[in-house]
Amino acid sequence: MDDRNMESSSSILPDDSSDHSKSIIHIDVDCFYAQVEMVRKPELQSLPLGIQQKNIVVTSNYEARKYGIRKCMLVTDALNVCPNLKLVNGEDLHDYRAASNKIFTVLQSWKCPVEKLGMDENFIDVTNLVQEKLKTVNIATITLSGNMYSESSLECICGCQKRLKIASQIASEMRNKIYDELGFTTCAGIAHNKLLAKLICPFNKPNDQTTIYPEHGASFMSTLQNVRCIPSIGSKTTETLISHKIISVSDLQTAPLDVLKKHFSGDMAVRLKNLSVGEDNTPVKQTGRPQSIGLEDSFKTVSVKSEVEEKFAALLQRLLILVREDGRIPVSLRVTLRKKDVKRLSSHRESRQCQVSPSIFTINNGALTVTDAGQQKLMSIIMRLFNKLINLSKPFHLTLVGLAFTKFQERMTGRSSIVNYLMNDISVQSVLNIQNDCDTSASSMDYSAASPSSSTTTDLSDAEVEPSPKKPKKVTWIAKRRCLSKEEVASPSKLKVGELRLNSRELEKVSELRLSSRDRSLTPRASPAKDNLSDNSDTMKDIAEGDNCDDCPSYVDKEVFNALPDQMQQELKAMWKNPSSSDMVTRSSPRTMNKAKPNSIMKYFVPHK
Ligand code: TTP
Ligand code: MG
Repeated sequence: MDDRNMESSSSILPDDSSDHSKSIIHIDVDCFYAQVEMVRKPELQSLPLGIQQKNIVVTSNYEARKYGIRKCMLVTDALNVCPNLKLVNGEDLHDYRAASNKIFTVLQSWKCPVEKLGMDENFIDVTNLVQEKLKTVNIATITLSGNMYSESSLECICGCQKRLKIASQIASEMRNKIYDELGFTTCAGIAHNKLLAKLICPFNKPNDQTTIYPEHGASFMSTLQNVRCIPSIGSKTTETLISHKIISVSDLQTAPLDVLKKHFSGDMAVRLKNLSVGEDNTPVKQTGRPQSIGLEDSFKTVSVKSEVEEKFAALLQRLLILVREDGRIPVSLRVTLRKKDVKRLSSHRESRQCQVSPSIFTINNGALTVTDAGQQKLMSIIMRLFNKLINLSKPFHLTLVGLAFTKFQERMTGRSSIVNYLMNDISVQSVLNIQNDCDTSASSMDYSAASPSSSTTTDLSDAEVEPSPKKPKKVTWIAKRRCLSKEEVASPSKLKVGELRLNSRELEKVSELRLSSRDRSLTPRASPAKDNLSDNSDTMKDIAEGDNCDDCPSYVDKEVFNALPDQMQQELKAMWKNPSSSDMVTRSSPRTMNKAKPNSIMKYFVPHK
């Protein structure tokens, strides 16, 4: 064992090399899938319950565990030990994912970094919160919440024990909140690092928590019978260690560093030694949104194309639900197959991916949707990728198909981003749809004339996806409902898009009017817009009445500008004043305006050419 750490167990001074300053909580949901089912159907609570995927019981409730049901038991074995076992199919992970996200959201309310690990585990770094609380509590009265791994007779001089006691109270609050709001019982581990917090977490399960002080780290680690119990030691490292007769964590503690350095890099050898005595300085990394959203289905063998297509269609349906919940617009799709080589009795995975047009996706009232036609498009993309992966002139045998959206369009979420004002509930694809709606519902306006090419749908969605739902800033757009029928006006998104385009279009007419009044010899455009010129006196008057837009460039629709919230008006004025302050301006300065992407937001302030 590392001498330094042996000493620390009898010393009140923290070891030089071990930093006790952090306070980390690890929370693991009890029998997660089973609890999701029991929360949904409380009548299951009193029964022994197993969650079945294929022929395996992946987990069970604690009632079933009394009978000897273990995770990943074969269904047949489970029914042998517990004939009354109630089995629920757990192959559709949708509700488990949703529950997992809800738990994550609850934990984020403490405003500390939260790192999600799998579906039912989270690390929370409460170091700063503990420091804050230390300023306000009476240190003499700080008590531990839950269990202590081992009592300490000596107080560590760095104060870690007090900090961890406060962390234990925070852990208890977190667990209570998860239970009160979502109905899930959980376990928690509290320690000065992630390694010990995770490993001590199940020490008093279910529905309880355990704190371990740094001084007990090494002795606790020495109780682990297998080096594989250490989370960051994978199968290859385990194999190498075992081949050198290092099997238990205690073996690793006593293995000389020089010996380890012969088989691992210097850094790795030191890390293994540190881990073996409970030292770990990996930070809690705030979990962001997943880089890809995917689903896979495995089966015995499928060798017929139509069956593959059915499997993909079913996967796509489920995947679209996940993507809808995520809210981002996918722009890349990956197809994965696991091919079985019958002769070699082996299998391997192959994937292909390609871009998908964001115009397949629509955001209506904030929700991402895909029309039937869009789903057909996705299916044809999927089958095209499949055809590239499989030579259909030869027999094939698949044991898995997978689908994943792998890239997404980023949202513009800057606090004062202009997009946030404009894009509440805005529809990405429906810029075109709305024009079509307007075409049929309003005879007085010709939206097709102002309609951008279909590629502009992509341009709009590139930069201007719906805003963060946390900031429901609504712009009350000028309600000239010439274009919109009553039903359409009832839809805020349509109103906004419609009105934006209306103003843009009106400006076009205004400029036409100006042009024609200046030079009547010019041939007027032979377009339906001509029919609308009678409306333009109003439009011109509205524009002349603008009052906040004295500094605006001449191409700006003052009416639109004046309808914007103050903050956005200021933002735009600042941009116009100092073009280099925003890259948006590079797309929108008058000189480049006509070259700007057709759906650039600035477009709404200038006439179409
Ligand atoms: P675990 O946290 O390992 O198990 P658990 O939450 O069911 O039980 P415990 O009270 O011991 O924490 O895994 C979380 C979920 O992951 C579990 O409910 C089911 C699923 N799971 C699998 O799908 N496959 C597996 O091999 C394991 C172990 C779990
Ligand atoms: Mg669990």
